Amino acid sequence: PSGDLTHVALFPSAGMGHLVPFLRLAAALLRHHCKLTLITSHPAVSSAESQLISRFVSAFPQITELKFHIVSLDPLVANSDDPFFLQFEAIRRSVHLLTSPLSALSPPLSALVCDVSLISSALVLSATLKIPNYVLFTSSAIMFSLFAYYPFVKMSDPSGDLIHIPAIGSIPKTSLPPPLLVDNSIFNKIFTQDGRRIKELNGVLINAMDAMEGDTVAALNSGKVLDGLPPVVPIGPLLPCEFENPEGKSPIKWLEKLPPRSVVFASFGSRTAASREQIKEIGIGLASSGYKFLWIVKDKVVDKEDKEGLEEVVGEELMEKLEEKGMVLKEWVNQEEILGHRAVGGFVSHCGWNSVMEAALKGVPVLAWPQNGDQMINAGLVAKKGVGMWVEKWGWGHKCVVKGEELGGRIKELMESDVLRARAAELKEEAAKAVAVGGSCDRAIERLIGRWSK
Ligand code: BUP
Repeated sequence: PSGDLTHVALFPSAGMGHLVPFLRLAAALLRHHCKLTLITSHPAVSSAESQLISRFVSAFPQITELKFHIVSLDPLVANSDDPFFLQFEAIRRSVHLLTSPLSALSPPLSALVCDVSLISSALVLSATLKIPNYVLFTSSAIMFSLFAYYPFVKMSDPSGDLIHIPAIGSIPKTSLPPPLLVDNSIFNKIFTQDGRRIKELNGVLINAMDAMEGDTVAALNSGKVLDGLPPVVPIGPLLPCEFENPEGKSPIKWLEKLPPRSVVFASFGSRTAASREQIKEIGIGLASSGYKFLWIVKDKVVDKEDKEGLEEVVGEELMEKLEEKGMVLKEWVNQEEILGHRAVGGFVSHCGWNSVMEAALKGVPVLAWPQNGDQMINAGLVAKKGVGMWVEKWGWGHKCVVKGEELGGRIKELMESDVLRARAAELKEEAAKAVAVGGSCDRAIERLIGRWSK
């Protein structure tokens, strides 16, 4: 088999939105018989991360887990109070500790695939180890084009509210990730400093597929966006795997009893906690939508700090009303399994990139409600591709409160739109072709392994 002689180290950074695609890539490489080392950083920020890694390692005992103890960081030094960004920075600053354990691996490594937040330190590491360095970019291809082009944008340019990216198009400045606009923030540093070093990479892997972003990937590879970019390899949609199934309460039994497309699923990712005021409005919105719902409440940024029960967070009275019409949970669920359930007809999503690709894979139309980060850029793509709607006037979810009544009305619109449903079904078909045996995903992974094994 193709990958027998190839040994790849995968090096994710913090947060489920980064870890999940790395583990899905790992599973794909294992299907092609690659030998893998997974670098895991300790202590992890969230329990969700530690639990997922331990399920992954038990499911694939043939992989080597290289546990790496990072040096902790003073929030003042990092100019951030976001625990995930702090972890990004702490991992970046600890990378040198990996030189010796990685060089001791046998067989020796053929390549390193790291998170985008680790570019500058990982380039030093891969140069010492004399191996190619790839990045798995954990957002969309359009977001990558912004990442590549941003160091060359003059933000003070008074010419307008748009950033023009050659061969790609324009991105409104209001859609830029908010942490990017904070001077000296970790996020800003990664964009402005590491962004300039993309050209030194050997390749960039993106969870992208032709039907969604073929034009963007082609533009990036044509040299028209920026001269000298490394090859951008679309490997998506990355397939969710069995090991992702968490223990505990599963909503699937409840969904089983419900008719096709009768339930709206609302979840806002693992990074942004909603305010108590917004949580109430979401509850009111779901209850007034006229549809059954499955809602995952996110009350704390870091799950380890999430100690209060739903009654406390949502309010007893509202909770009673909600339980008559839907299911409300506060724990980690298997999102892709839910999206793939026939009872689910719509997805109110923050548009984290993994969620967008999962909705595409399962053919579920999206009501985009970006909360932070790259999510407005992803929401713009969802709307442009006709697989969802984005109410731009809602702004950033972490800043403005949307009233329940307004939300309920939009959910109704989402669930009743034949146009969105038909377009989402088309995209699902395209995604199915890409992930079929011998489809574009398989071929992309084969080619990568071929390159690495030389
Ligand atoms: Br919440 C939640 N179960 O309960 P995104 C998320 N997920 O399986 P994010 C679950 O985590 P960033 C849950 O399916 C997706 O694969 C979900 O990644 C899964 O958003 C992943 O969608 C979340 O990219 O991360 O978490 O906000 O902003 O870093 O992309």
